[in-house]
Amino acid sequence: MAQISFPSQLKRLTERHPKPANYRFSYGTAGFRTNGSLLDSVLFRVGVLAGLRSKRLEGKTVGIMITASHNPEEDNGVKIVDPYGEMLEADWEIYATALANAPNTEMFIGFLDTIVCDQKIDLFQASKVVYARDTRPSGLLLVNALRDGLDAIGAIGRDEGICTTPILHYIVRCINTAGTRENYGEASAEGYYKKLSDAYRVLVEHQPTPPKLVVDCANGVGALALQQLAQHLFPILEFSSVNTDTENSSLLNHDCGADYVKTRQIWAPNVGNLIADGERGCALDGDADRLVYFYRDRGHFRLLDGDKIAALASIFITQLIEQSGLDTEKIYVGVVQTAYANGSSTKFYETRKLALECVPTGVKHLHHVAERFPIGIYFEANGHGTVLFSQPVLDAIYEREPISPTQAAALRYLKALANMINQAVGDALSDMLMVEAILAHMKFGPVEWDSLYLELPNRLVKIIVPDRSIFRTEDAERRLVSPSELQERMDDITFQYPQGRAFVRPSGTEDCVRLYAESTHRYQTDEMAYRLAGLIYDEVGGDPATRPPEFL
Ligand code: NG1
Ligand code: ZN
Repeated sequence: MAQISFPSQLKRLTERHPKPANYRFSYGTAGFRTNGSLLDSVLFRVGVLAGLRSKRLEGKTVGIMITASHNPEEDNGVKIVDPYGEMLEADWEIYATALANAPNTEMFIGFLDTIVCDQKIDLFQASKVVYARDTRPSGLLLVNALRDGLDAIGAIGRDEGICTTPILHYIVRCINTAGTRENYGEASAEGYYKKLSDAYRVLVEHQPTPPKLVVDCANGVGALALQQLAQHLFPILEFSSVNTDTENSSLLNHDCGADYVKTRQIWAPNVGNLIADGERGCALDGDADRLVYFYRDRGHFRLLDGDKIAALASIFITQLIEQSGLDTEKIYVGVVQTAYANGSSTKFYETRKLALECVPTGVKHLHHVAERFPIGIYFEANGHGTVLFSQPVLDAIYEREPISPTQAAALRYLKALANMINQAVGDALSDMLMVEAILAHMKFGPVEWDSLYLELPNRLVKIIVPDRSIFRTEDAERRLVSPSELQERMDDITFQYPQGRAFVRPSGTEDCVRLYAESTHRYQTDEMAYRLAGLIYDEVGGDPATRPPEFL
């Protein structure tokens, strides 16, 4: 029974949002994510928890984003954003999972009681939560459940309506840094467009206008944001946007967007015809926090993924630091990757002797390690990433007196980059402007960019298994510790292929395990992936009905 006296409306409102029986929710790599129709109670409870989080943080504003990113239209999801725009602290993820799974009102209030005691939360402290959603139709009802959650705990809500995930993160950071030294920006979508476009204008001040950029918006919220951003950028950067239908929700992420091109490595059906030989285009995902580029090379589709974006950023920023006259011992770039980074990209940094770390999948892992570098670049191969400038680096950039026009220009560009690149989270639109600015400066077309290194052919395979929780990993998910001996058997296969590398890990967002394989040749990589997937099916007894025909 509750010891704490919660607001009287808490019990009544909790009753309105019962948990579906026999369903277990889990706060995974990207918050809660599942079919949108199952999420009503989760949104209510997340609202209550976000209110508590804000109270715990002395009334700082906490964010909530309702989205299922690149997943199909019928899915939805929710995640809590901490005050500087970063992902929710890990201990609170455990609270979120416990609250979401409380079977009834009494147990839910009992768990809340425990959290309030554990965290010594003053329930009389004011609390504020800013929230937004993507274009999914289920978002509207979920927002209502969320509002009930905020009311139940007495938190003040601010509705940002439909916006991209990175804009919500940006707004959270702006609200909480207003009046402080950082003062991140004006806390509105308009403030975001202005900040990005002003910085872009500085970066391309002496550069010719590039050809129109084709942008595949995944029929998601990125289409609406790009339309606004384009008005601020006209005429220095123009777009040919495609897959911009946000009215017909069944089209969201359907045969288009960043995830489609990254996983299939082919043109999205209505994009290829817009791109002539040697021309570039890019794709956002459904909530515009992932970005990949592509181009046509003598008729063929070529992908420029998150790894290639990180490589491009690393050489440009390193060059600017050298030109600026800053102390390169103290101010340097470090790169953070996951096991999904292509082996050739890892070699690219090793040969350039750049600081490099590999961490488990999930932006929160990448972000935290990137924060330890003076300038931390992190990208997942799927296109989620950003570049973080630490406070000492920003101080040095602003304090340094240039002694030549080259130094002055380099410092100006570093300042503009730090303003333009979203410091809270990976952001497709901000990353897109970064890429465009760098290509312009380096006089690179997509071919020159692509030739920074030659990617190893790779294959990502989704494997449905009866129980993914038996898969446990170590060494930043690169090796399995359970099921026992499966790793050794996988190694026996992998070692037979030149530069062969493979790993399998349980997904944090879907009920499956993911196998990644790479080696020197395309046909060998495919063969290796099929053999490894077959081994995994044999080992854990995947349902034959879900087993792709090539693995039977
Ligand atoms: P899972 O489902 O845990 O593999 C996927 C992506 C992650 C990350 C999250 C969150 C791959 C292989 N995995 O995670 O990188 O972006 O979704 O959206 O791309
Ligand atoms: Zn996304």
